[in-house]
Amino acid sequence: MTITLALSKGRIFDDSMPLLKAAGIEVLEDPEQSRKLILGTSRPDVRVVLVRASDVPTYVQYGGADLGVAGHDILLEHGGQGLYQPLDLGIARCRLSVAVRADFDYAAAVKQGSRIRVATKYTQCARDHFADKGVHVDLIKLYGSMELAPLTGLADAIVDLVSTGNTLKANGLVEVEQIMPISARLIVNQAALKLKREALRALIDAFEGATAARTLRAS
Ligand code: PRT
Ligand code: MG
Repeated sequence: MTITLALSKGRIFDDSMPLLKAAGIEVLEDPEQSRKLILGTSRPDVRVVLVRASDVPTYVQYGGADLGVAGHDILLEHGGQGLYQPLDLGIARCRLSVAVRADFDYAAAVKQGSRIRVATKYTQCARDHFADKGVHVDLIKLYGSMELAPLTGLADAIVDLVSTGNTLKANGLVEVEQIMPISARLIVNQAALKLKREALRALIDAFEGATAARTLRAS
């Protein structure tokens, strides 16, 4: 019985490697060197598939992968249907924030009850956030380079992920509100959890142990 783990290239892949190692699994190829989308591991029964970060929940939901690692931001936008989410892995940390041009008075706009134009890839999270605050917004869906929207007059504000804050700074934007902290979660296909119960349980437990050990070391 093969177990398929869906990961995205970049920070999710990189941050997942120590957890996999702690679970006794080594990925045999470097995704930055190889063009392969299916990577073997030191465990003959475990393979890794590489997909876009936003496609990880879809692969796991429909059984294209048994489990995967996805940012909480991606899961909130996806909706999480059909996914078992046993574990916050605490990796790929960042926050979802509101940012504006340094010369835009966000507090005043909110206070006056103005309609604010907000560009974002995270329309679901943004809609919920501004509805909770009672702020009227027009949402503009973008797929990337959100920082450009306030600079070109496309929008007054953006909702985007921030980690160091360097990208905002480099583009003359300031973070005016933190919506929520974000980290990556382990997600599991619910049918697979029944059919491959023992193997998946063992993996989930190993990830849990590795996550707990890392938290201890950090404290
Ligand atoms: O990049 P691609 O379009 O292929 O897909 P993706 O952006 O969905 O994937 P990826 O690999 O960039 O991000 C995967 C996951 O990592 C996200 O879903 C988040 O949960 C998490 N993560 C953690 C981040 C960041 N930190 C992060 N800083 N995702 C994106 N960023 C971007 C942010 O959007 C902004 O453009 O980095 C920029 C800001 O970084 P700082 O350090 O300058 O603040
Ligand atoms: Mg990215």
